[in-house]
Amino acid sequence: MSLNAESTAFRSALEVIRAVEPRVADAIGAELADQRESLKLIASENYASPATLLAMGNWFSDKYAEGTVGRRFYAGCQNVDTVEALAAEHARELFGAAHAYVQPHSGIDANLVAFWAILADRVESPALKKAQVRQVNDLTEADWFALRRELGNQRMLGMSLDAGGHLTHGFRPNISGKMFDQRSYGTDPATGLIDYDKVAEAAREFKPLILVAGYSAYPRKVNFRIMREIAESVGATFMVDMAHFAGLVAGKVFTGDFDPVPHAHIVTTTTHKSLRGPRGGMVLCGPELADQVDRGCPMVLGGPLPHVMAAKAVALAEARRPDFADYAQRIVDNAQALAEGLLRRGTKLVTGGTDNHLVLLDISGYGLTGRQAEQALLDSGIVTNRNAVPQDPNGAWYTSGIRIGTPALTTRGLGTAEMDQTAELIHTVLSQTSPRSNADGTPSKAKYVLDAALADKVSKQASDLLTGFPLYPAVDLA
Ligand code: DSN
Repeated sequence: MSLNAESTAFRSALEVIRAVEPRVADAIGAELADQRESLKLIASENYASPATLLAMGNWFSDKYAEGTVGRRFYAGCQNVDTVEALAAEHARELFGAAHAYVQPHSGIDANLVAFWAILADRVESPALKKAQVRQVNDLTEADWFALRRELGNQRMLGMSLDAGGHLTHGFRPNISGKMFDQRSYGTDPATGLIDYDKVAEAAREFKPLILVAGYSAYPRKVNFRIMREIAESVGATFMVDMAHFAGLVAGKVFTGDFDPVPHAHIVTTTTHKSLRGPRGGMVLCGPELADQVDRGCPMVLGGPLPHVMAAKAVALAEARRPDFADYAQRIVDNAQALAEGLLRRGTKLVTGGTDNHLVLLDISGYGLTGRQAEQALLDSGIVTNRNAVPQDPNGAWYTSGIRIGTPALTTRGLGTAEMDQTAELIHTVLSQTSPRSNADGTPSKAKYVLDAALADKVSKQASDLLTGFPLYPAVDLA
C-alpha cells in the first residue's frame, strides 16, 4: 500500500468530518500529534494499523445484528455475517480454539459472557433449563425467584487486585464482585510470584465454581497446566482472562504450559492491547460452552458492533502473519531490557524483573507515591500509570507502584537500546522528584516538586528518542 492511499484516506475522512463539526476533526488531528510525541508506556495500550482503524469508520456501524452468524433477530445481515465469520475463523486459527465469539465490546463484556456461560452450564437449575429451551414465557414467579437464588452467590477464586489481578475477577467496584462470593489468591511476599501450592490450598478450602487466572499487573508467566489441575481437583471451571498477553499467545511467545487456550475451559481477551487490534473483546472456548457463549447478545451484551467486528477480522488476519511472531518476541525483549536498565540504576521491581510485556516498579525507594511519580513522569513526556504493588501501604488510589509496558513502543520500532535510554529517563525523573507537603505542613500523597527545566529537558530527550521511530509513518495529515 502506498503512502498516498493512507494519507488520502485519513485526510479525506477529516475533511468530511470538518464540514460538520470542525472541533471533532481538530481533536482527532490533535490526538495523532499527541500520540506521536509521547513516550507511551501504558502496558494496556497499543497502536492499531491504519487498515484496522479504517475498517471501523463506515456504514457497518449502521447495522443491527443481534444473534449470531446465520441466525439473526434482524433481516439483511448477510455482510455482517461475512465479517463476523471471518473474525471468528481468524481467531480460531490463530489461537487453536474450537470456538470463538467475537461480539463482546470490551474485556468486561467478554468476562460477563463467560460468567453467564459458566453459570448456565454448571448450575443445576430446573428454572434455567426451562429458560434454555426457550420456554421463558412459561416461567412462573416462583421459577424466577428460584433462578435468582440458584445463580446468585456462586463462588469465584481469582488473583487479588494488589497482586495484579483484574477488577472484573470478582472485585466490589465491578458487578462480578456483587454477583459472586469471591475469594482471592495473592503472591508470595518474598518473591512476588504466584505460589501454586497456596492457590491449591485456597481452592480446596473455598471450592469455587470458577477458578480465574489472568492479570493486568503481574509481570510473569502463569503456568496454566498447573492451574487447570487445581481447578480439576476441586471441580471448578477454569477460566483465563488473557486480555493483557493475548498478543504473546498469538505470537507464540507463550506456548506449552503458558498458552492458556489448550488448558482453560474458557478464555477471554480484549483485542486492543498486545494483540494490537480495535478496542473490543472476544471469548474462546470448546464445544461444551459454545452454545451458551453464543447467547452473549442479547443475554448480557447490547447489539454487536459490526464495524468493530470488521476491524477485528483485519487485525486478527494481521496477527496470523509471520511478522507478528517477531513483534511479540520483541515486546518481551524490550520489556526485559527496560527491566534490566531500571535494575542497574537501582529501581526496585516487583518480582525482580519480567517475562512478559510489563514491568511493575515499586517506587517507594524513591520516597514517592505512585500518584506523584505518574504525574512527574507525565510532566516529562513519559506516559505511564500508577498501580498498586502487593500489600501496598498506599492503597489502590495513591499506590506505591508504576506500571509500564512495551507493546506500543515496540509497534513504533523502538528496540532494546532505546529501552535502556528510556530506563535512564524514568530513573532521572523519579530520582529528581520529591514529595511536597500540604500548606499546613502535613504530608501529601499527591503533591511533588520537580524542577520545570529538568522536566522540559527529559521531555525533549524523550521526543528525540522517538524521532527515528515515527508513528503511522505513512499518514501525513498536513
Ligand atoms: N484498563 C486495562 C488496563 O489498563 O490494564 C484493564 O482493563
